[in-house]
Amino acid sequence: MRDAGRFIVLEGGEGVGKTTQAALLSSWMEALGVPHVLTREPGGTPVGEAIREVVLGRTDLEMPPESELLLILAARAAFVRDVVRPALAAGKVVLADRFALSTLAYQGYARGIDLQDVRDGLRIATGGLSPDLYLVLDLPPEEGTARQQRDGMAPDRIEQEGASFLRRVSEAYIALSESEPGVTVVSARGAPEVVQARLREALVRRFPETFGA
Ligand code: Z5A
Repeated sequence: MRDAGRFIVLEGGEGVGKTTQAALLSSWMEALGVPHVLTREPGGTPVGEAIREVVLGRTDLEMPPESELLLILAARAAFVRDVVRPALAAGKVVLADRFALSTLAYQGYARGIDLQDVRDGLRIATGGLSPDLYLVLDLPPEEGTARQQRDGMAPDRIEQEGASFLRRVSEAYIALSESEPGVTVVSARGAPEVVQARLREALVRRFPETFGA
């Protein structure tokens, strides 16, 4: 077994392929013998999954942006305390589908909550913990929406916001990839295996001692 203890997060707008790529990365880590935990946000804990049901599942609710932010931060606090910190302390890789960059993109840039307020809330929820690496999957929002529509799934409460909201989210990720530390942008274009090869290359380059040959 390799010593891991890394916090790696997949990020990006709707339908860019985070869930698909996270599963493929998890299989790769399994084959490499890298101990890891695959998880997602909001969710990953009983508290987080219950909050996810309200934030995403309750399409009938009209929710002030600040309520949405505080619910997501409440889920994050449990996620950091009960999932991320114990796994890192045990020397595992935490591979998460979304984290704080999503909060800055969706609740900050796209919902319009003051970015400093979002950062203050994030600090309370995370206790200052940041990922070692954000891998942002980059795809024009209309291509992500087309991928999701092929799934035929009903949109959740946030997806119901429509095209201009998704455009703001997409632009937010571009801005955040320039302003935030520890962000690598990876093209999400092409077949899943092609995107996966790009992600693995980025991980080997950044953490050769964990993922290198
Ligand atoms: N949210 C927030 O507002 N603030 C926060 O702080 C956090 C989250 C943490 C989580 O939704 C929601 O919570 C999200 C932001 C908000 N907004 N919404 N809604 P989620 O967990 O249900 O879903 P998501 O993270 O938004 O995932 P997604 O966008 O639905 O999809 P994805 O994970 O990026 O992609 P996928 O499921 O892997 O693939 C989508 C489809 O494309 C599927 O049919 C695949 O088979 C297909 N696919 C995947 N890769 C490819 C390639 N390479 N080519 C073609 N087709 C592909």
